[in-house]
Formats: sequence, structure tokens, C-alpha cells
Amino acid sequence: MTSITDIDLSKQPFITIGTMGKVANGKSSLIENMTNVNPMRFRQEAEENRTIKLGYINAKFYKCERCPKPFCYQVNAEICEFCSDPNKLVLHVSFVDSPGHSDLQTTALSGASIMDYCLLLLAANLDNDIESNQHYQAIKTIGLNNKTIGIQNKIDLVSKAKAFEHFQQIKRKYDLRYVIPICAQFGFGVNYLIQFLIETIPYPINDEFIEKINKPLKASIIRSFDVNKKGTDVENVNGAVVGGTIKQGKISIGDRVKIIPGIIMNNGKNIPLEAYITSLKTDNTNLDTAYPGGLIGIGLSIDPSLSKEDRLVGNYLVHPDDETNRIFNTITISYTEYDGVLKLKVNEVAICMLGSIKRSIKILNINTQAKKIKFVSSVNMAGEVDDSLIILSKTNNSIQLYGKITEIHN
Ligand SMILES: Nc1nc2c(ncn2[C@@H]2O[C@H](COP(=O)(O)OP(=O)(O)O)[C@@H](O)[C@H]2O)c(=O)[nH]1
Ligand SMILES: [Mg+2]
Ligand SMILES: [Zn+2]
Repeated sequence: MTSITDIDLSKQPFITIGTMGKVANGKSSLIENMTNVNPMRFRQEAEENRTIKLGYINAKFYKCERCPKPFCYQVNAEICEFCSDPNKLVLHVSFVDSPGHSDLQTTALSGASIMDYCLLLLAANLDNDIESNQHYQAIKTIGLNNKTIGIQNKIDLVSKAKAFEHFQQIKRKYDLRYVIPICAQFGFGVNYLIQFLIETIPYPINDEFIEKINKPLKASIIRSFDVNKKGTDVENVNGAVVGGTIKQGKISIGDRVKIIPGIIMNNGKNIPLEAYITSLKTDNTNLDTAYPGGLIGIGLSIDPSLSKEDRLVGNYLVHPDDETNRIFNTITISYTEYDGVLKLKVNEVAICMLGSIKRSIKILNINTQAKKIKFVSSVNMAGEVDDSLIILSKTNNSIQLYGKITEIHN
């Protein structure tokens, strides 16, 4: 059993804060301004691979005991920027920067299921922001709106009166408890946002967190690589490397894990894989044990060709003896429609996104009264009751509903 005193706040982030909102509303600028790291460092890689990756940036939030608010709160500064006293580490977070294009919403939503908090970026010079409305709708559908902070950005581009009117408009349009006006470009108001985050987010290493890490391991793989250069000698070859977020439990170097569903064969059946954990990393810090929060780089003792080019994305890491997670192709889910009306029909072929991967499914049964849908997947999937998923329309990829598994049939 792990207890509170075993966990070191400085080692890894324990809280994940995502961004949402229309492209160009200032998501990346805000993260860059807060952390001094450019979240688009993955851009080139993303363009080359044609896969859009969520950008993860870890940040340490500090407090100076001597300086006044909000200046006492500083990001990634061990020494106070004003009085040079040593700062105290108060929060360690991971920002997930979503790409924002509407066709990429699902990528963002696959991140949303791991977000503890969300920043919804709105631009003060934009009145009819349809894309951000859709993002808000998605946030509300997955039940994240009470953990979402509205960020009114670009206040430098409008008059004071206009900014105030836009602020009121946000309050009317969205059911959000807090809206904070800023200018991400020049950093105005960003220190008040940092103060707000530090003072509002409860200290993460608490009894609830300990309960979560003492549960059986479940980590989602959202990236996977072969890190070896071409022509590496056999004895120097690195094993598979995956990027994952731990939903519950913990992972230590040397642990044995099962990767499910594993390899999918042409007939839709799967072969689970087993591996030892050979390395753990967050940003550039090596870890002996990793806990939930942020993106963890995980080295596995299996052939790197298995993890090449995102091949393991959508898999889960669990304990080898785990029986809670099952392999299935037919399930029943309970659902919340995305925009109030259910357009899916029985026998329709749609797309299910479970654990960061899209699978083709066929709707078998719809019960609008009980708000339940039964469907079959063309290939085996892995998961357990209560796992959340998204169903998209096959024709235009639009989000149809957010669901939770209620029954596994095979
Ligand atoms: N004037 C002004 N421009 C901003 C502000 N925040 C971001 N921008 C600009 O808006 C553009 C899009 O910003 P970006 O952060 O890439 O938006 P994202 O697509 O939401 O990540 C960039 O050219 C930024 O420099 C702001 O507060 N004021
Ligand atoms: Mg961006
Ligand atoms: Zn100080």
C-alpha cells in the first residue's frame, strides 16, 4: 500500500489541465505564456505523421512566502523572481494543449476523459463562436463543465465596454462558475489566472488520490514509438516505448504488465501482450514509480516493431492477472446525446472511440426510453463496465453521443 508520505510532489505532475476552444483563440499562447514552453514543439512531427497529438507540458507552480499576491505565485521558478528567496512548490500540473480544429475534437475529447480541469478559451473580439459552442457542448456532455474555467482572451483587441459586454455574454451563454479575462499574447491577467488555479485546485496528494493509486493498475496508451535509429546493433536496440496516462494504480520499473487488447489480427481477434517495465519518464525526469497525472513515457521489454508508428495506441496496460477488464465485441452502453437529439439508427455503421482509438461498429439495438444502445465492433476491444466512450457518425465524423459501458455481452 502506498501512503501520502511516499509521494513526492516534485517528481511528476498529479493534475491534468486541458484546453478547449476554437482554433486561434489563444490556447497555445496561454500555455506558452504560463510555462515558457511552446506547446507546438510537436507540430512538425504531427504534420509528418498525419496524426494529431495532444501536446503535454508539465509545469511546477511555486509560491514565495514573502512577496504579495499575485506576484508570489510563479511558474517553473525555484527562486523568487522578485526577492530571490527560495520558492515553495505548491502544485505540479500537466497542461494538455488540444489542437482545436473541429474535425479534431475527438482527439481533444480523448484527452478530455483524462482532464481534471479544463480551460475553455474564448476570444473577446469574436461574438458568434460556433466552434467554441461545440466544445462547450462536448464539455457539458462529458460532465466537465463544473471543472471548466472560462478564459476570456484577447481583451487587448477590444474596448473596455466591449470586453465587459462579451464577458456578460459568456456568463449568459455558458454554465461556468468562473470566467477570467486575460491577454495571453502580452501576459496581462495571466498571473491572476495562476493565482486562481493555485488557490482553487485542492492539494492533489490527498486521501482520494491515495485511494486511486491503491486500485489495480489501468493506464491508457495514447502514443507509441520505436525510438531506435535505423541500423542500430541488436545488442543496443531499445524495446517498445509508449506514452500513457495512468487512470488508476501505479507502475514501477520491473513490474510485469499485460497490454490489452494487444495485437489485432485480420479476423478481428486479438492477442494480448505481456511485458516488463524497463523505464519510466515524465518530461526529462526518470522515475522509479509513476502515478496518475500527466503523460508518462513507459519503456517495455517487447519488440519495438510492435510499438512503431502509434501501433499500440488505444491499448490499456493492466496487471497480468487482471480480470476486471475484459475483451469483447458486443456491449451495451448508457448514453447522453451530444446535442439533444439522437440521429443514430439501428443497423447503422458508426465509429466508436474507446481508449483513444476509433473502431467501426454496428448499432444492434436502441432503447431511447432507458437511453441505452447495444452495438457490435468489427474487432475485439478491451475495457470494463463504466468505461467512457464516444460514438461518431461514419459519414461526417461528427460526435453523436457520449456513453458509458453498462454491460459486456461476450
Ligand atoms: N492580440 C492578441 N492576440 C493573441 C492573444 N492570444 C493569442 N493571440 C494570437 O492569436 C493567434 C492564435 O493563437 P494560438 O495560441 O496559436 O491559438 P490556438 O489555436 O488556440 O492555440 C496567434 O497569432 C497569437 O499570437 C491575445 O491575448 N491578444
Ligand atoms: Mg494551438
Ligand atoms: Zn519573493
